[in-house]
Amino acid sequence: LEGLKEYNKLEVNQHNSKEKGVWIIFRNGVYDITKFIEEHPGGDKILLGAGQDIEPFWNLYAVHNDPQIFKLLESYRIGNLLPDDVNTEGVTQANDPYQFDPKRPGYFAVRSAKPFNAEPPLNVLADSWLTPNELFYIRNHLPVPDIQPDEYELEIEGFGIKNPIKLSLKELKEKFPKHTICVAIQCAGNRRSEMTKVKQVRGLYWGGAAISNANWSGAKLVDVLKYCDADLNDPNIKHIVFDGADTDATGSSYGASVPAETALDGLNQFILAYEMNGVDIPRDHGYPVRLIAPGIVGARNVKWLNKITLSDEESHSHWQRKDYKGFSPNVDWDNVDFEKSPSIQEMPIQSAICDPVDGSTVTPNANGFITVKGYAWSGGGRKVVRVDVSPDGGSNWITADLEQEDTPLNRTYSWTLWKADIPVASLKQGSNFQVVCKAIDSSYNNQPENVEPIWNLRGVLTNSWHRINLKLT
Ligand code: MTE
Ligand code: MO
Repeated sequence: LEGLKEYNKLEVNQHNSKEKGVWIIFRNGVYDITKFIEEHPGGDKILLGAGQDIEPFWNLYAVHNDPQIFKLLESYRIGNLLPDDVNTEGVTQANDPYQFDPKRPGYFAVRSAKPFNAEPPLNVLADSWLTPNELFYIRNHLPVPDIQPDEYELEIEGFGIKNPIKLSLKELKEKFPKHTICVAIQCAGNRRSEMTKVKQVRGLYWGGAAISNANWSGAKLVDVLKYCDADLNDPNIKHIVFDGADTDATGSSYGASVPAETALDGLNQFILAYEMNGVDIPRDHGYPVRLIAPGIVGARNVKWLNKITLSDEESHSHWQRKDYKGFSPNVDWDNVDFEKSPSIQEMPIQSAICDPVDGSTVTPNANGFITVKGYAWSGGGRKVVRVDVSPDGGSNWITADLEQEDTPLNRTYSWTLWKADIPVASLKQGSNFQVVCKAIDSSYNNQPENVEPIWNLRGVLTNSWHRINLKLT
């Protein structure tokens, strides 16, 4: 890197638009990233840093703290920054936007520290039908907002609402019946690590525990809208847009939307939840209020909810329009057109083995069986009707015992835990074998056999048969 051209800060500052070219500074390097802008997974957000030192932005979008990204950046290097202009202060405690994040227990598998993303150990996930709050997976895109309960306000506006309204936490709790519903939330990226094995994807590494199940209590969305005198027959109401209080460097918030006909169908029981398993929702999960969108992908269950808009279009957030969409395996970052795919809403049938975990050595019981446990779930309220478990890579199948809620076939939002004793007596000591699970939902949807045909560039919607390789003692 010695001998590269030297630039001063002012020269870099002038290259701050697509027209003039986009240059950035990172530590002592100067980079021309004009060509990279279209490919940036975070979209136009990259222009925030145009002409500037990007370190402060990377502190906020800390996913960039990744050797692969440093390598990619180096390929755009055009020179060095004049030594006098190099910022040597780095990140201090005081300018770290994540400094007010809550403390988390050490047993999580942390997939990203800032923003915080973590899953519980897979082998304990199926131990309790309700996931304890302390074990529930965490998926944050931004710093966790610090909201005081008496300062909390929920704003509601849009088509069909004559007078926009603001509700306090106290009003939400006192003016509406408290409704409790058991809902499993799953991240679209759950099990992404299996897709990554086929071919690299862009997205956080997730094992199979980016899903959890809890009782949520709060006010029903439809009750709250009725209280606002909303005219829900207004034909302009096509999407319900939800915004969180977590914001990025520009002040724009995490947001998502759900089609109005889904969100406003009272039977779907969308709630503005303020309790999780009977206590205040913990900060990481949306304190004091989050949307619970039963049967809908995690990304739309907006945490730290502070605004609801009845709209004629989808949320404009990056995560609604440029992310969380499925594509065919032949679509790559050069030809992807995010407008061509609908945003993920309901999720497909899913199941996974939690215990034992992949790669372990197991000892059969006196009768020559081993016990296998896991979860299963489907989106859109579809109930799991059967889970099949194979002791031999998918040749023979055993029907698992199910632990699930007594809810209708098309209105089941909680998950199913399952258990099966599989015979291994015919196997020789020390031999390797593959255990597989697959679930069927109330529409008789099946999981695909292999992950290759469902591979996609963002690594979402991994729901192929879950396979684990075990060894007999
Ligand atoms: N809501 C806000 N405001 N900010 C976020 O980053 N992440 C979403 C969703 N709601 C997110 C959010 C995603 S992608 C998922 S998977 C779920 O929250 C995770 O919820 P949990 O952290 O309670 O498990
Ligand atoms: Mo997610």
